[in-house]
Amino acid sequence: MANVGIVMGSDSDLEIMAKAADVLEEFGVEYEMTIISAHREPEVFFEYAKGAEERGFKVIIAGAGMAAHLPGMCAALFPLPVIGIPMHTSSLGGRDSLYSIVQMPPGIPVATVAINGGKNAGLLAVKMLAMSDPELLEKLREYSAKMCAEVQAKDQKLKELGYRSYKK
Ligand code: RP5
Repeated sequence: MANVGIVMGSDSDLEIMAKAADVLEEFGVEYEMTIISAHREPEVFFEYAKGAEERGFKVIIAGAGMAAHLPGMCAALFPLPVIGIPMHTSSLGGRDSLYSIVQMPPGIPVATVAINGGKNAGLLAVKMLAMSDPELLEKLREYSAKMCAEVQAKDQKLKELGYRSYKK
């Protein structure tokens, strides 16, 4: 059974939502990925959000762009945490999506990540699940240690080569 529901407003959002899915796969977390437009098919959306708890989701990652109401409406109907990903947009650079998702009224929180922040959304979902899963918590510790080692290796290389010869 999937622990995480990943939902997006359009296939335009897929590239960013895939980054969240990649993280969940790396940590061995089951997810279900869905395209639903809250505006273009409101009844389908309502069924999805109302049934999400019954399907076993512990957290929903919802991404949308422009007047991005999908994450907020998920949070209105689903009792567990919702993580919102604002999509970059060509007209307003994603500020439209960001403000739509982050400026929720008191009582209905959405944990909003950065514009196009698919990877952090995935990690945040893993951290939420790790609160009651010691194995997942251990994997998170290993993930952090690996990141730390990678930065230290870069610093070592910089020291050895100097900034003029350093290539990423
Ligand atoms: C939103 O409108 C979607 O989340 C997408 O980011 C944006 C544009 O959708 P399309 O017109 O590309 O389907 O609903």
